[in-house]
Amino acid sequence: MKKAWWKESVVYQIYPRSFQDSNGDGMGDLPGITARLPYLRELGVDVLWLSPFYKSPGKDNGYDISDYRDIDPQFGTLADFDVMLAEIHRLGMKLVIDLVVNHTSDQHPWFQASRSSRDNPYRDYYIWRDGVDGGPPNNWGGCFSGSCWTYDDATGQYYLHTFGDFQPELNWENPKVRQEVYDMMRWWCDRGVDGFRMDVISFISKTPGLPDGPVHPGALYGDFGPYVINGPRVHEFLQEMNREVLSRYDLLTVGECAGLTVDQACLYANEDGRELTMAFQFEQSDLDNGEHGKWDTRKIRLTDLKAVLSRWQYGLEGKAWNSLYWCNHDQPRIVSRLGDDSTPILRERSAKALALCLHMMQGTPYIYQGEELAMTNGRFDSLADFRDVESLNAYREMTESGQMDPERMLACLRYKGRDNARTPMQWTAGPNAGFTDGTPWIGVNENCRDINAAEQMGRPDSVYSFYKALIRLRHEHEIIVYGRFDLLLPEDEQLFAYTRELEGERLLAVCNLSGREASFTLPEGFERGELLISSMADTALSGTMTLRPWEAFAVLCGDGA
Ligand code: TEU
Repeated sequence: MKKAWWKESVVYQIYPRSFQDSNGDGMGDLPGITARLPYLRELGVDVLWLSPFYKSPGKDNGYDISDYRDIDPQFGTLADFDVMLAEIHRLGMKLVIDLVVNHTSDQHPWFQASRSSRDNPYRDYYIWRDGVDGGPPNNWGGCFSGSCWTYDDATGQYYLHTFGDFQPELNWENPKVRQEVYDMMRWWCDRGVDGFRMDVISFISKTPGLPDGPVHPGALYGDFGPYVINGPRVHEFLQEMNREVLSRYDLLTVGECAGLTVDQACLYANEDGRELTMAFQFEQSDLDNGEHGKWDTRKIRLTDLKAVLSRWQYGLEGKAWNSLYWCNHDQPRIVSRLGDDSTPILRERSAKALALCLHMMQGTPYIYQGEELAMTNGRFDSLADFRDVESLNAYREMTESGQMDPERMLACLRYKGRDNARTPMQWTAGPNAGFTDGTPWIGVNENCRDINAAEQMGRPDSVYSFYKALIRLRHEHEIIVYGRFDLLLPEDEQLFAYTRELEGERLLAVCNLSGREASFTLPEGFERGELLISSMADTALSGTMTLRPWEAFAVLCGDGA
């Protein structure tokens, strides 16, 4: 397998709006990030990925961009950006920025021009169609509820949007659109960025004719998936982007690929470097979906999780590169989802077990801000506490259509809503967790009194210290980066155990992902191995072990051991 810096890196995702406010407006900003860089250096991460900070009306917290080449005043200025980037580089880290080019904001000048008349030169930058029988051009429903089509009075046609009606879809069939995007990307590369996280890049190519999608039982609209996800020209477009931009720099590029399969990943993230360096899959995050998609409260079965993650480990071995994640700004907090946040001890232990389980696999690990502190889901007493457009729209659609009663839907939002990830970073036990002197744009979790960076940084057995140790181990042991993965005990509902192997060295990771004791027999050779890390202070290796609730450890054994 080819070596590369982005394979050996650990990435830390920052959601700028919720990381650190520097000017008291209740919203995080770039100078706030710059001020917190020493914290990230201390943690040891190599790469920072920043969610959008571009000029935006902010209806989807920046994933609705109105100017790709400027900073939103809420986050600062281009000069603040340059200072931040220089400081990131000075501290030996790299910066990956979010590339949101499946759609723009409806306030983007291109869309303003496009909607102004049918013969405007920008008309074809977006996807316009005539209605059919007094309704939209097809039956597709959007990710943020409602139809994928919005009628525009000015020109009497509908425009396509797979997300909010304020996020019109760019028309990638138009070569001018593609050149605009590549130009803009080169502009950021020349400014010094080290890579791109590409928002819903698997959606950019639509099947010509835009046929109606299947209507699943209970759904109000047709599914656009078969005609939008991994569409007919997506790989052609990415190879063109690679020739025009990516191959000219040394970048980490990660495609956010809803609807990704292992086979598709081998195209998007192939070792041959023709497209991207890696991709995010959604299979693991969709495991607790139910009859209403993500709006459910069921738990993920461990055997299902192992089946999915190991399929990705085996499927990409030697062919493409995995990204490893539990959390991001769209997912609930992992300790509340897969771990146990009911008491401080269980919360810390389960967070460590989950961290170890992910970080010993093959792929580039992503840590989402606050995950390294075992931050939990937020507390949302009523609908008024939520901010996310996806949650608010879904609540309206699901309750008004009678698909779910309001209490049940609120329970789903509390468990799965994206706002869980977006409550402010918990720096201290003080007012607003040290995030802002003003009024935060979304409620700070009151558990910041117990869960905060200040308390954990100096404590050797904290979750923060544990993440720091995992990152250091990855930097010290090539086997953690490149070793071949093998799953043990696929049918076990408590233990997630696997081995890694590289040039005669073997590594074993065993994680009790349950609140009950579990018995485990060490494979040949590992009793005399070196215990690299454990979620408990006193793990002792022996032939047959009884693992305590959430006990997890990794052992290394060398050639012939
Ligand atoms: O997300 C795309 C996506 O497919 C999902 O994760 C999604 O947002 C869905 O709501 C999950 O329930 C990306 C961004 O990460 C997300 O924040 C944006 O809202 C979205 O694209 C639109 O740009």
